[in-house]
Amino acid sequence: MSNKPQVLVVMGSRSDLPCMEKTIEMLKEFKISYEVRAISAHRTPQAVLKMAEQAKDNGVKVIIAGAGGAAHLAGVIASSTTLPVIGVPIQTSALGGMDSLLSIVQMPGGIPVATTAIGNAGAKNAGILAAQMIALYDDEMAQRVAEFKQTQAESVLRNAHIDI
Ligand code: RP5
Repeated sequence: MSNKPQVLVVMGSRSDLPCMEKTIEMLKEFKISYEVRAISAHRTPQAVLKMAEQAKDNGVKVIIAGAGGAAHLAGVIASSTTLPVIGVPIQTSALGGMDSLLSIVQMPGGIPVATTAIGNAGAKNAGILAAQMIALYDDEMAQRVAEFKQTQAESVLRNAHIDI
């Protein structure tokens, strides 16, 4: 999307894209500019650190990092930026995403990563959470987030009756 991304979406591998597309869908819904990169904490560590160090100066407000397995991407990014970092644990075939979850959530004190649920729900929520962070200083975004929640609630209530 735009050349001045508000949100940087990073994933450990292109194989994470089907899940991380749920994040991108939400960023589009909230009209948030974003940039997407597949870059690995293990395979390309220097490139990850450089990207993390430069993000704030490039105008990025929130970084979302999805990774699976030994998922160190979000933590490594958080080590090298003061921007808020949201980690998305990718569901894995070997361990169902528990490996990703624990790798992302169990950060040492001093380097926080806001960790979402495993898989698609977590990827979706990462996009919404980024919108809520931006809404702290952007009234139009706050309005969009409020409308999103209202629409969601109305949809649930419209379908609340279960005829069984
Ligand atoms: C992680 O390893 C990636 O985030 C991905 O979830 C997993 C597997 O990567 P590939 O072998 O499919 O590239 O770093």
